[in-house]
This record gives sequence, C-alpha cells and structure tokens, in this order.
Amino acid sequence: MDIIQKVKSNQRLNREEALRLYDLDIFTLGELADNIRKNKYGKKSFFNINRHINPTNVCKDICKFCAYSASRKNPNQYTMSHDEILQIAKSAYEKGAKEVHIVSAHNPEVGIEWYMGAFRKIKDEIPNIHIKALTAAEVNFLAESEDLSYDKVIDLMIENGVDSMPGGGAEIFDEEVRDYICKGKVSSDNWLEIHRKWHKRGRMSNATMLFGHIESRANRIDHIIRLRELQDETGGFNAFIPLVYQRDNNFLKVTNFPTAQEILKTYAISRILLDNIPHIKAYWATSTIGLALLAQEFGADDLDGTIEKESIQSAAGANSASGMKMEEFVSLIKNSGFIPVERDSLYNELEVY
Ligand code: V47
Repeated sequence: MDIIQKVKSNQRLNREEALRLYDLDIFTLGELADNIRKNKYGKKSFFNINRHINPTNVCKDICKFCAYSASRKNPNQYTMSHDEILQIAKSAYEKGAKEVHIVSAHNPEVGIEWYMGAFRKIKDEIPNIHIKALTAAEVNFLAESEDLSYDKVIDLMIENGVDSMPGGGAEIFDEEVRDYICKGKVSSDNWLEIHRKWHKRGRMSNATMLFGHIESRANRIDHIIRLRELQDETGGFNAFIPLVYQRDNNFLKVTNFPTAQEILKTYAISRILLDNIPHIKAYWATSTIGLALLAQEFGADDLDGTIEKESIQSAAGANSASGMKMEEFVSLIKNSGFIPVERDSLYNELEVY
C-alpha cells in the first residue's frame, strides 16, 4: 500500500516511509495532516494566557545555537531573586495568566534550593497558577551538580509545586548532531528517561524539536519516532512543538535555512506521525505568527500563548520579546478562519471565542 493510502487508513508509517512523506507535494501533505487535525478538533485552535519567565542566563553549558546564555562572557549576566520572580508571576496572574512557564539556564552559582525555592514561593502565594517548569536539561543539570538521582529531583519538583514540565532541551536526538550542537548537555536517552520518570508519576509534559539548522530530514524523523515510542509507553506528552531555529547572535554556522514550505511540511509530518500525541503546537515565537496561522491548515491545533515576555528565542532574533496581546491573538486566529479556544495548561477548555 502506498504511504498516502496508509495515512488515510490510519496505519502507522515506519522510518523509511515517514521520510518519504517529505517527497509529497505540500498540498497533498497538508491535506493529509489537516484531515487528522479536523477529525480531532474541527476548526478549534488552542492557546493559553501564559507568562514565560527566564530567571537566569548564567549557564555552565555552551550550546552553539543558544544566544540567551551568558556562558561566553556575556556582560549582561543576570540571576533574579525569588522576590523578583514572584513579582513577575503575581503581576502576570493579576493580568489573567493561568500559567507561568519557567525555564532557566544551568547556573552553577546557585544551588538547587534557588530553583526549587522560586517554585515554592510562587505556589504559596498564588496556589491557582499552573507552574510549568524545568526542562529535562535542567533536571539533568541539577541531578549532576547536586549528585542526586533523577527520581530525587522529581520528588523535589513535586514537593515544591511544579505541575508540568516544558518540552525544552530535546533539540535533536541524533547523537552525532547533538554532540556537535550541544555537547555536554543532557543525552537524548536521559532526556527521554527523565520524561518517562515524570510521566510515571502521573504528570504531563511537552516535547520539542529544534530544527532548521544542520540536521537532516532523517534526523527529524528519527527524533519524532523516538518520541512516538516513549508516548506508546507512557502517554504523558500533551504536545509536540517543532521549534524553528533562530539564527542571530549564536555560534552555529548555518547557511541553509529551511523554506516556509519545509517548515509547514515538518508540522504536517509531525501531525501524521504522532498519532498518539494529542496536540501539535506551532510556537509562533519561532515560526513567526504568519506561518503559525498557516500551520493551522497543516496539522497544528495550538499556537502556545500570549507569552508576555520571552528571552530565549528573542535573543536569537525572534520577534517575541514582548509577547502578544490577548485581543490581538484572538482576532488573528478568528480572521484566519479558526475558532480561538483558551485552554488551561492541561488542555481543558476555558473559553471559546
Ligand atoms: O530547548 C534555544 C530553544 C528551547 C534557540 O513546552 C532555540 O510548551 C530556536 O522549550 N532558535 C526552550 N530555538 C523553549 C522551549 C519551549 C518553548 C515554547 C513552549 C514550550 C512548551 C517549550 O528553546 C530550548 C532550545 O531548543 N532554543 N536557542 C534558537 N536559536
């Protein structure tokens, strides 16, 4: 049976077949993904009102793609106090945020208490806010630097009020590419192991893939299939987020940037292959809002959120430093022909606009 028929009859594709999806023309591929999306959610497009907080940029690791970390003698190093972090969370909550998405660098100058204390403080003061925090790369960093097991770090996360884990730090699982772009960071197997352990505690998380740099299409397929395999085992991923590589202010020399067509194909292929992950998120901060809106017709059903402030991708050139106003977000989704649905962090529907 050919791959189109297989997708239409909901049969899984293996790696070799999955790679051949890229050879389909964009419209055929888009239609296949759009049908899957429509069957799941009709014209609904999800978003949340959230606030990204990046409490420190001091990092012991040097990832070539990263423009955020201060590990290369950046004169603008910063580490926020717990009070500063709390004030940001409070002000976001007062403005309607339901979630704080907290991702830091791997700061060797502060201990695990600094990381966990910030979560505890937010949870004590704002018990209703959802804390999505600590990528698997941070969990690995804390485990290594404090000589703790992953289970122990996860115990502390739960004790201190972390509700779910973001999908960062996955980058590209292929070991050779990973070694080149982010040597020393959590290994692919350990990234997956940390999420496995988190899911086994009954908790949810997301998964990302950083693409559009030096990786091949086969590397992307391999990444997506490794996630599909873990999801078969645990069912703990809510969303898959293909992050488009931003090129400014970093040390990864890339000359061949993906076209819009390649980006849309990658969203569509993600939707087709990940039959077990409910949501495909077009994170507008890296795809641009224009392409994120188009991605709604190529399998994506979630556009992340209003963000409010964002420091990681914007340091590398993305237009996301100040987030987006809720009214603007809603009207863009509506004008693109979709139904904006505000969701909470676990995808319960809060309001249909
Ligand atoms: O893991 C770093 C990426 C990630 C660049 O879980 C870059 O809902 C593009 O994971 N170009 C952190 N990306 C952000 C992240 C995330 C974002 C939105 C939603 C969720 C979620 C998670 O940022 C890192 C890394 O892959 N990143 N540098 C860059 N130059």
